[in-house]
Amino acid sequence: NGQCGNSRGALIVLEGLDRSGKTSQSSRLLPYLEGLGFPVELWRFPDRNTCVGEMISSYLANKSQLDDQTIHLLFSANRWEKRDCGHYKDKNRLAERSLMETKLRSGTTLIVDRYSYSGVAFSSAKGLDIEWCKAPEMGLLAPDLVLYLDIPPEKAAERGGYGSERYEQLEFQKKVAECYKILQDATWKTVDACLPMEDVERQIRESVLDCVTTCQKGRTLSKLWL
Ligand code: FDM
Repeated sequence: NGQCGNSRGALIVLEGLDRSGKTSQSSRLLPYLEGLGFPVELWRFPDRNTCVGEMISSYLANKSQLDDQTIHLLFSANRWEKRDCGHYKDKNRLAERSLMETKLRSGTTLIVDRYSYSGVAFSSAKGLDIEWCKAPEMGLLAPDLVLYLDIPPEKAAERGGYGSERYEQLEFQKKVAECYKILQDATWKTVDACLPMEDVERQIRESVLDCVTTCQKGRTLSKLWL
């Protein structure tokens, strides 16, 4: 197991409504894969540590107002800035880059808590045209596996309650759930997030191991929605 030769890492995305368990499950997946000897990192979007991410964070905390199109494009820009910069042709600089494509090609598996599907589902739930929402995501790296943690919005709302962030409201989450359904494709694996945590974890582990192995064998890294 672990890394072999030039094999690449897998891009694994967790999606789902707020309180569906993505963050708990992704942080449990990390030590599991590490324990098996796979190089792995846990990422999340939005990445609030960049300049763009700070703007997003302030918007989510209701500390700033932006129109729906602008915030949509900022979320997308936040993924593009983490994809790969492509500016540094100098080989010596390659090693310094901690960006998505470089990581995957060097054999590191990335577990990503939210990705373009959140971007499209949350913005189209506000009424923006879904094709318009997908457009800026086109050409980003396509995940090898999307684990969708499926939970009825009412159940999610019961779980420890929502915090104070902008989107944590039942009526809105119901619309998001509808939009997520439209986005399902062949890379999706839907997991019943109402099952006990250990059962959800077991299903996730199985799918992930399968996916990591397929990527090691040379599954092509492709692009989203082109
Ligand atoms: N969100 C997240 C979006 O609206 N668009 C995006 O592209 C992404 C990645 O931001 F309500 C929303 C989803 C969620 C909020 O996410 C912050 P976290 O997982 O709670 O940090």
